[in-house]
Amino acid sequence: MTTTREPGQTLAEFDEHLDELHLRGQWQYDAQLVQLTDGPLPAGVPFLWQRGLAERALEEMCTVRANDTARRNFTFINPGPGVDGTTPTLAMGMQITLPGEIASAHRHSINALRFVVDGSANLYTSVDGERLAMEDSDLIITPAYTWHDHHNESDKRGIWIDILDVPVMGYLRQIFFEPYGSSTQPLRETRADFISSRSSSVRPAWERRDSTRIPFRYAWRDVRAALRDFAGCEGSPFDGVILHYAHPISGGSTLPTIDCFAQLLRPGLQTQRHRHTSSVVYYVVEGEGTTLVGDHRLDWSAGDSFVIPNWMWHQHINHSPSTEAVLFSATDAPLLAALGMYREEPHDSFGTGPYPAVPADVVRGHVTT
Ligand code: GTQ
Ligand code: FE2
Repeated sequence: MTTTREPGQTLAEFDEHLDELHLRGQWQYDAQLVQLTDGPLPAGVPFLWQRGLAERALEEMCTVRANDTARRNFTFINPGPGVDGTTPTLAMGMQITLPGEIASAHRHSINALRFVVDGSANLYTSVDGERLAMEDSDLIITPAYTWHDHHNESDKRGIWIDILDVPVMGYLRQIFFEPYGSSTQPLRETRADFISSRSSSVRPAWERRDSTRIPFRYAWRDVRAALRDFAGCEGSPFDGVILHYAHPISGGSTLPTIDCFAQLLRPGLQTQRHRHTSSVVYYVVEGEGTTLVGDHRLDWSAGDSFVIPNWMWHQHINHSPSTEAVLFSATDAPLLAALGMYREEPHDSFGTGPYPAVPADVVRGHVTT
């Protein structure tokens, strides 16, 4: 029997022997496991891509002739070893479309979203037959299997951030991809047919609820107004006034694998340090500040993009005495939560604060918090 360990054989020789049989003993990685008593090692490093660098790369990319299906897009690649994306789960990048250009219709099992950097009413993405305008800082979701094509019918360049779960789908070998066959998908004609009409609080009662393939635009006008409404709140000790882009039908995560947030850091705010098993990618919408991640210091201002790897302690600082800072972010937390893996230290901060009390209850002293 060739698998029997021979007398006098060293452990290294035995390991080699097992290797020849395409086997590996647990003792070979036990030492690695023992190093992980403080939780997972972060994948990749904290990193920031400055606005100027991204703008130059976008400019240079315009000389590349994109083919029929390809987009003029680059991905922010984490400089840390072994990360094939911005984080092990998320690919964040930027895309540019020239006036008159169309990025052809296709669909895929990958979930994706667009956060608009330089938009216009005449820049739009068609999603499952609905035309969604891409104005500055709007968020457009293209959930798995929705048909989507991007159109620039404006007279200036259209630029947006793409965030996709492609590294997860690739790792799990779950990528399906289907070109539509021509550049532009047909559009729906009547309001009654719009899937986005099902996202209203008044909906057709005769239909089953289906929340998997909804085309949706979160207009920045509304998001910024909401940030203004909540600006006086304490918010989260770790994130300030942070608003969730709730799924328009289910109220749950923005996409099955990705949650999006808009957060306002009031002037002078320094958040408390925390860490979580999710990794986060950020785009700076307004203002400037600093995010401390482990021993790294990321100094950011509007137009910069940065990444916080999983399980690294971090805090945000808005040094300005007078100017608000606003960050857009996306995390893989829903993916981890679905598997029971999401963890936060020193304590949970999402969905845990008290709900506003009813004034009459306060007057009557009925309020217990
Ligand atoms: O715009 O549909 O960066 O399908 C990668 C894959 C963008 C897109 C990417 C895509 C798209
Ligand atoms: Fe796509």
